[in-house]
Amino acid sequence: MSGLPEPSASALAELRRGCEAAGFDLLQPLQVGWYNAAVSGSLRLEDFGSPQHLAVVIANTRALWPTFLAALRAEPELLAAPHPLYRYTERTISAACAGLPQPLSLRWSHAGGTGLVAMQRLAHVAGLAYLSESQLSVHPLYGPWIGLRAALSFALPGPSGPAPELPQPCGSCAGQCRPAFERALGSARAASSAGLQQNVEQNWQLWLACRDACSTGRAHRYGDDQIRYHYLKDRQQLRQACLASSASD
Ligand code: B12
Repeated sequence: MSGLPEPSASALAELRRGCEAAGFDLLQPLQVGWYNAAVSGSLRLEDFGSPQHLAVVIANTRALWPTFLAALRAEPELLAAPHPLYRYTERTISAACAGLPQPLSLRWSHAGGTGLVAMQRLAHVAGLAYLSESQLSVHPLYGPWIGLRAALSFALPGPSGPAPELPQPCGSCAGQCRPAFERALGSARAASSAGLQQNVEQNWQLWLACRDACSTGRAHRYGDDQIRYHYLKDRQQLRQACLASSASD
């Protein structure tokens, strides 16, 4: 399906098995140079000597949530981590990479500083999700209801070029998510860049309205617990979601 040469196709298939078991159900291969040409400095991924080498963007749909909650129930110490989802992501994706051909480079969407990856641009050039005017990555099937988690690169051949051209999945943002985005941004006007995260927490329903206004992928909207956790990152709420899900098992 990926049109990848060997041994890259086998490596991707093995990675996919490990990631899907952990709830990371979207993987998209690309040539590392497609992304590196769009960014500069430390945002660039390791290319192991060739821009044609393989990179993979790893993401999830709402399929992550029940698997994540089950992991939290099996291992309640995870709930004590400062960011349980980030810890879970690092642990499970690192494990999925353990048997893959080395060398490889693995970077996280939640890393900052010199570890920062422009995940939305990566997803766009890979052909996974269109980066919309409302700063949301919109998958043709799942719409904006995806999370981007990790970027991998290998010293293995990537797919043949050129990079795919993604069409705008909804036709246009005007009249749809764009007005909702303007409203949310208006609420943030006074906030400094550092204060933006806080603004998202305070006005999370305005930000949620941007996603809800997107006409693509509505049937794949996250459940209420997953939504609240993504916007508020409240561990107490996560604990409750865990208890509620074990009661319904
Ligand atoms: C920093 C950041 C933010 C900041 C943006 C601050 C800024 N503009 O300076 C704040 C805190 C506001 C934010 C908010 C949200 N974010 Co955000 N954010 C990121 C993060 C960690 C880094 C972005 C970055 O600096 N990229 C590097 C630069 C060089 O690349 P770039 O292409 O120029 O990146 C720009 C865009 O990503 C954009 N951007 C991203 N989010 C937002 C939000 C606003 C309001 C604006 C104006 C711009 C913007 O700003 C970046 C810098 O200009 C990414 C993860 C990642 N590693 O990419 C997640 C990410 C982009 N965010 C994400 C999400 C989901 C959100 C929220 C919905 C809240 C949430 N966590 O659920 C909100 C609202 C977004 C919306 N449009 O509705 C998802 C997007 C998934 C998707 N399907 O689109 C990502 C990919 C994280 C993930 N794990 O999936 N975010």
